[in-house]
Amino acid sequence: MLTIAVSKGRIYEEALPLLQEAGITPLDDPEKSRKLILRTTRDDVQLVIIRATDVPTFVEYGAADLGIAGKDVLLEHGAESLYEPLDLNIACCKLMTATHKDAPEIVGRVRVATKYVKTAQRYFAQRGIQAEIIKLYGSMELAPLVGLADCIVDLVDTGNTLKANGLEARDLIMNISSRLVVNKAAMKMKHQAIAALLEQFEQTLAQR
Ligand code: PRT
Ligand code: MG
Repeated sequence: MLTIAVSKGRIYEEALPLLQEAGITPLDDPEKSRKLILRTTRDDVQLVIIRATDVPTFVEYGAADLGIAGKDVLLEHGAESLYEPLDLNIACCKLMTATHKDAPEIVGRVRVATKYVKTAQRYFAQRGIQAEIIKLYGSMELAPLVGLADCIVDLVDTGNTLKANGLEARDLIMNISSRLVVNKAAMKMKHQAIAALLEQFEQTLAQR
């Protein structure tokens, strides 16, 4: 049995066509069902439906053999413990800094609100900027509006969320897409099945 960890929402929606090309169609819709383990049209493949940030953990510990996770999540988790063989090029967006649209250029120490603490720390350190990172779990856009932070580090897709809150994207930290990750032991123990799946995904991606 191969277990694949996926999160609900945009990653699931964009991963579904890829999975289907590999003959993997879940027997339940995770948006409608409360089941956390989904059997599929392939007897040897099941999906576990978990929070996006939990995907690397499940794969690292071998609770799932494979997983699909955003590069943003993998960077925060620290991906040394996983193989990351494939960029699936789905759920694409940009990790950016953003400030109030009228904010003056920041000089000296900057206060940054984000859920991407490690990535933000690394980014500002590399640029020689002193940053105080404030960890938030959501609604980062609010932080500059209420004086909690000078800027935020968050994902931007259309830019509508920033705009609706009077914020403006500033610097691109990284282009983000979702990656296929594989448990290291499973890559050895279930090599044939995983290699076949990787090849199938690669073929589908190459045709896009
Ligand atoms: O939502 P939940 O708390 O359950 O978990 P999650 O936010 O970790 O999961 P989910 O499904 O929202 O995101 C999963 C992954 O999708 C992320 O880890 C990214 O790799 C990827 N992704 C792609 C995005 C976006 N695009 C995106 N736009 N994740 C989040 N957003 C959010 C962003 O944080 C901001 O709030 O959408 C808003 C910005 O969108 P625009 O279009 O207004 O710019
Ligand atoms: Mg979300």
